[in-house]
Amino acid sequence: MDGFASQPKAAAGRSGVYDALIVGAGFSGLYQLLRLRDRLGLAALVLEAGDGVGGTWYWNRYPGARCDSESHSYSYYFSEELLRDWEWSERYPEQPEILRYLNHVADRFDLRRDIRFGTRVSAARHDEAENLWRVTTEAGESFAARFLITAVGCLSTANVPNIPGLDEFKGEWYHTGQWPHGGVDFTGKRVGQIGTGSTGIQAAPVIAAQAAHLTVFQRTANYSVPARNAPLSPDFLRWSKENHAEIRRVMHSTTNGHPFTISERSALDATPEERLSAYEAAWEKGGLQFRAAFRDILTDKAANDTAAEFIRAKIREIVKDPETAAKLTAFDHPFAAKRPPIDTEYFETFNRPNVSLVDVRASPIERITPRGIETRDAEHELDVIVFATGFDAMTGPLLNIDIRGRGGLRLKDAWAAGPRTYLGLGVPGFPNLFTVTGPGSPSVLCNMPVAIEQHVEWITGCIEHMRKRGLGLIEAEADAADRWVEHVNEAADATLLPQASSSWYLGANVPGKPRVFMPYAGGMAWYRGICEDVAAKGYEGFALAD
Ligand code: NA7
Repeated sequence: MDGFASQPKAAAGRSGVYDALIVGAGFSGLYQLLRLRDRLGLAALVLEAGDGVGGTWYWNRYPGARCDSESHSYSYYFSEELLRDWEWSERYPEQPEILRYLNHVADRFDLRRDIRFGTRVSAARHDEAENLWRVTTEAGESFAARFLITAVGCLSTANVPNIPGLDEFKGEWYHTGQWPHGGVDFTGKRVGQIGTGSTGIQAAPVIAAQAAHLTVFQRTANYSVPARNAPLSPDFLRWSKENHAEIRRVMHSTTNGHPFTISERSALDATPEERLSAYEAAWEKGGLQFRAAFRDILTDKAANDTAAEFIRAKIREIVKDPETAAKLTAFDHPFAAKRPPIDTEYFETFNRPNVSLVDVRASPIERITPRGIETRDAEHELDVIVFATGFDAMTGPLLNIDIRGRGGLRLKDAWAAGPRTYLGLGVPGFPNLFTVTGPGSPSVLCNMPVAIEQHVEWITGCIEHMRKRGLGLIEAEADAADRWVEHVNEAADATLLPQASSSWYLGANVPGKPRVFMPYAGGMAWYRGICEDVAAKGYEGFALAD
């Protein structure tokens, strides 16, 4: 077994040299550990900053935190027993339930014994002489392994905007992605929420129901479709268990890895009546499926306009105050060009007497004062500020670690002009590094567990291939990465996605971040085929060595 630590696991642990170190114990890290340890028998260790499993779902405990993928699809599909055992309670899983699920997975497969909690990785350096990754933690511990696998998530680096005066604010403030474990009591409080992305749209109705007053600071008006969340019926649960193979087949055959197919019809071929009736049906059904009402909503601006106009009319119908409705519908981008939220009574919330909306594009936030938030036109007195301001997405979690490859090349420098990967899985100059759901892969454009299972299984297959052939080194080739980056751009340009100029898909939400469309928009099913083809051709585009 050349190139691999052949000693038993415990010995590998004692000497500090593992076959693989996995960073992160969320959906990706847990499954990666299971595959490498139990399928390949490798010595693998997960290093996790949090004190428990869950990743995104460990940190994002804000009010209303819920997944926008439907429960029966937001699950691992690798184990029939697991699918049979676990019972979701609602159409969309709430954060505590997802966390319970991931804890159940960790226990069921006895994963905890190979996870080091409370261990934040600060640096990783490839030691060329030894062909090992040397990893150091914030606490100063060191580990070494042949492979380094980042399972750090795409949305795990909180973006707290640099607004002057925050230090002087006399009240409390929180970022939704770093929410206190004990929760926050808003009773009797005047709350200001900055941000109206998926998070803000989930949080606002729940905060408004408790707080004395909620002021929502909106920079970009956002589309949202009702989620129509509800408890799952015993019939549905039975159906989803009996039909898991078919559900998986659908998820694997679609662009976004969701358990529904996209209509084959163009919005522009339908008569106005047919279109209206299709949108009404989709609105009633609710959820991300709305995007699938017609095949060209994401590719043809005229088709997209019909969806945008329908949603605008719905918001005007719901929101009683015409001025507030006008602010909420002043969209500057096509529908779903930014990640489309789904909601539970978001627009209805603005009919409450204790909720107000401030358009910070018309009247920008100038500073935070000891008493609240000051915009160009007014000071809003607040007891609590909630930053629902998103994440330094996709590259942030990787660049937060000082990763150095060949010749000390820093990932930060290699990606100065934007992320450059091959398949979102490998980076030239960084041998034996695999990035689960890395930039350049479908990841956030896909139902995440589907993307994660595909990456983990591909990486496992690749390591198994190397082991069988006695190979100890794999590295993405520079031209393969260049061609892939070009293809990622072409795939994005074939859609309306790059037209949302403030989108985090483009890195535009973080000042100074290079504007590059990061996820692969060519579709999950297509992407899976490409990865399989690369593997079948002996890992074409990767250089392999002893
Ligand atoms: P998002 O989607 O990045 O949303 C962040 C929101 O915060 C968005 O409305 C931003 O406005 C707003 N924002 C960010 N910075 C500021 C400042 N400085 N001033 C005012 N408003 C600001 O993050 P989420 O957490 O909602 O969702 C992330 C993903 O998690 C989501 O897409 C799902 O995939 C799950 P902007 O639109 O940039 O003008």
